[in-house]
Parts: sequence; structure tokens; C-alpha cells
Amino acid sequence: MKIDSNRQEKIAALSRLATKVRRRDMQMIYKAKLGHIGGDFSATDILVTLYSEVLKIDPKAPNAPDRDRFILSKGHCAGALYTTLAFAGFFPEAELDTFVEPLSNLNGHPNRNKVAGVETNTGPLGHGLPVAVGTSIAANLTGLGYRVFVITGDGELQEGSNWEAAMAAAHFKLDNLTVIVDRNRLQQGDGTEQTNQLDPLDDKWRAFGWSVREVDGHDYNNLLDTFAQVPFEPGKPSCIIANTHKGQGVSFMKDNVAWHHKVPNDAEYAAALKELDALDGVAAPKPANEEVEVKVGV
Ligand SMILES: Cc1ncc(C[n+]2csc(CCOP(=O)(O)OP(=O)(O)O)c2C)c(N)n1
Repeated sequence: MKIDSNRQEKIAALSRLATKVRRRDMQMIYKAKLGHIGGDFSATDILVTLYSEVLKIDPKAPNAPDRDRFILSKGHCAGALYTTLAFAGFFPEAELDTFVEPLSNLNGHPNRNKVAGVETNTGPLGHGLPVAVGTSIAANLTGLGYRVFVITGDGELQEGSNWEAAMAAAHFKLDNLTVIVDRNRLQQGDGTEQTNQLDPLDDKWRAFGWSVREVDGHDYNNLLDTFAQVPFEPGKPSCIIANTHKGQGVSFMKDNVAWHHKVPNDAEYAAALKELDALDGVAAPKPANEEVEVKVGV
């Protein structure tokens, strides 16, 4: 498929921004000695695409009534959200250095009362989608017409509250609601399929009345095309299953469950920075098509 030059420039800009976000996020986690780098890195390309090209938002008017809403339901990945918000202009980049310090606004999980651009508090898994359903209903009741986007973890989908919300979203025909599942196939300490099988995940969402597409969650072209097509069907909520890699961007973190919550030591930090620096200005490497070896319990 031929990609026009405008699109190519857009993709290159997204790729550069994603590398910047990953690098800054890792610096923040290294300094704080706390964070969820693996899940941050799997969601980074999706976040950057949303904030640069999809969401109708204005960092100068973060509470504009008709703004699109974004909810990071996997709130443990606050680091990726904070970094994306800072680079989008919601607050000064320097504030990132306060991550998880006492009295900082940047807690380990996002707080809507403290951080401009955060729409709801998340952290306990399974809450973002239920809130998003209410928010989408409110868009219809008020006639404000905004759209609502949510990123959930795949492990997070083991929380039953998601499925109650999914059922309600279809019942209320919420075609202003899009959920993006960060399908990195790892959760905390193990693979999702080893813990509580989710596959066939697309069939599950369809059975609950959603319109479903699968994307490569690190392929900006694929993401841009897919986001441009929501809602996929009138009268139905949209689900994007984004196939991703935990730790994407750093070879020794990729698909390695240990990096769910691990903080890089000095040598790992230097090695990871070197890899991220080498990515600058070039498209992030596409994940290999072959089956990925999921490293468990390392
Ligand atoms: C209700 C609840 N139970 C447990 C946790 C602890 N916890 C934090 S992250 C995580 C794993 C999440 O896995 P997944 O949703 O796949 O996230 P990702 O791999 O994208 O980081 C767990 C169990 C939590 N935050 N909330």
C-alpha cells in the first residue's frame, strides 16, 4: 500500500514523539524508583496517536464542555499519560520530575482533581469503562456531542465490571464510545492466557454488541486509519483490540513480564536510553509477525 507524503510526515512525527515520551517516562521512573514501564511502553504509541491526531482537545481549555474525553483505565500506566499530557501542553514538562514525590500532583495513579487533562481517577482496575459509559450517556443527554475514548489493559478485562459496562454500552447504543484494549498478553506476574483466558477476545466483545477491529498497536498508519473510522457501525460502541508488546521500544524489556513493575538499575537505564536514542527520527521498529516468545516469571 502506498502512503502519501503527508501521512509519511505525520507518521515520522508520531514516531519521534513516542520515542521522546518513552525516554522521558523512563527518566521519571528511574528517578522516582517506581512505575510501570512495561505497560507504559505498550500503550505509548496509542496515547501519542490519540493526543496528536484524534482527540478534539485544547490544553488551554482542559475543561471545555464539548471536549473529547479520554480515560486511561489502566491507571497504573500514569507515567505514560503524564508524559504525553506534558508534551501536549497540559502542564510544564519540569513537573514530571516530581512524579510520586510527597505533595506532588503526579501520584502513582492519575487524579482528576490534581492534573489538567485527567478526566477521572483510575488505578483500581475495571473502573474506567463503567465511568466512560456514563460519560458517553451524558454526551447524548446534554447534546454536547463529544466522543469518549478509553484504554483498558487486557489483564484488566478479567474484572467483571467491564462486562457489565460493555453490555450497558451496547444497550444504550453508545456509538460515541471507543474502547482500545492494550492487548500485550501480559499482566502482573504472568501471561493473560495463563491466568484467565481471554481469547477469543474479539468474539466476546461482538457477543456483547460491539463493533470490533484489530490493529497493530505500534503501527501508526494502522492506528490512524482505524481511529478515522470510528464509530465502525452506527448505533454500536467501537472496540479496537490493539496488539502490542509490553516494554515496546527496549529490546530487553519487550514481552518480558518482569518489566511490569521493575525499575531499571544504572546499567539497564543506560542501555535502554541508548536504544531509545537510536530510534530518534526513524519509525519505531515493527513487531515481528512471528509468534512472540512470552517470557514469564523472569
Ligand atoms: C482491582 C485491582 N486489582 C489489582 C490491581 C493490581 N494491578 C496493577 S496492574 C495489574 C496488572 C494489569 O494487567 P494489564 O491490565 O494487562 O495491564 P498492562 O499489562 O497493560 O500493564 C494488577 C493486577 C489493581 N490495580 N486493581
